[in-house]
Amino acid sequence: MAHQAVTQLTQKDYKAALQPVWCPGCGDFGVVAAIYQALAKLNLDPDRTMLVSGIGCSSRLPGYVNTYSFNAIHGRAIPIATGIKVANPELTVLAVGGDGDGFAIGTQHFVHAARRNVDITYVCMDNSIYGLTKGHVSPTTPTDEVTKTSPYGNIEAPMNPVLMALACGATFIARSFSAEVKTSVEVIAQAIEHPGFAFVHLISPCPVFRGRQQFDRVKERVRRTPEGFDFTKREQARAIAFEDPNEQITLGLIWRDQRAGYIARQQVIRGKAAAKGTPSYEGLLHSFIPDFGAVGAGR
Ligand SMILES: Cc1ncc(C[n+]2csc(CCOP(=O)(O)OP(=O)(O)O)c2C)c(N)n1
Repeated sequence: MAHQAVTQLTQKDYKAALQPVWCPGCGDFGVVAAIYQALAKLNLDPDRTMLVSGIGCSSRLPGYVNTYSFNAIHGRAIPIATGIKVANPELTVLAVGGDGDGFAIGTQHFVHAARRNVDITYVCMDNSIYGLTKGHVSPTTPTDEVTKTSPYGNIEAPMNPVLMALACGATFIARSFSAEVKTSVEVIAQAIEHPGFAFVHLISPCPVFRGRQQFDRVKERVRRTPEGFDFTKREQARAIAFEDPNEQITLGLIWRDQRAGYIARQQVIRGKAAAKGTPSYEGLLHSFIPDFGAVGAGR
């Protein structure tokens, strides 16, 4: 359960002193603005909120947010966020980063976090390029796209993050576009409140390495989930996951499932173990480190 701040905070309260160094026109400005607003909407206690990232331009984001944060290593935002959440379930934990971080080096972590239904929110800022390393082709770069490392066009087919999330068992899947801040605020807030693995595919164009046309192409094709769309119906979610991004890109909540989250399941398992007299993890730690309780109490 998310902890709220004692007083009512506004988006300004979540702004860190550090100023973003992103390039002018970077979509990530729209993402961080949405994160400030989503945290304010839920009035989350900054002392009980944690943002974790890997490496990339987008992975700089936690430094711009006035919560606890950890800028980790490339591709490892999700496992570190998982460890933080499991060690201290009281925290609201978000993992953020780019498509290179999440869907190249970090793919396996995405797969297993979704399958385990770990109670974290993962926001992937997808610009379909490696921005920080100055324009390498990424797993979501469209086929035939010219980049610094695909001068004659990308030979590969792009990955489909929403379809992959669905296949891996994510229990919350939403999509937004960095220019649609209102939609981003809405889905990020819903994702944070979701008990389980919540994935937000946030298309965030890179004007420097993908050009203005990337932004325009997305802008022309986005639409909200249509009237009557039911995000609890697998076939409807699947239809959106399979849509051709060259024709249409649907934004909003795409899929939500009520399967119990990892933390709730862990409590059930712990209850079963305790009923059988198995020592608890904390009890075991205490037997090795007698003052463990004192350290824990200081948190
Ligand atoms: C283990 C490791 N491999 C490679 C790199 C180099 N590297 C840094 S960021 C990055 C990719 C960045 O792309 P993305 O995650 O999409 O973020 P963006 O910069 O586009 O926001 C790579 C390959 C690294 N830092 N560590």
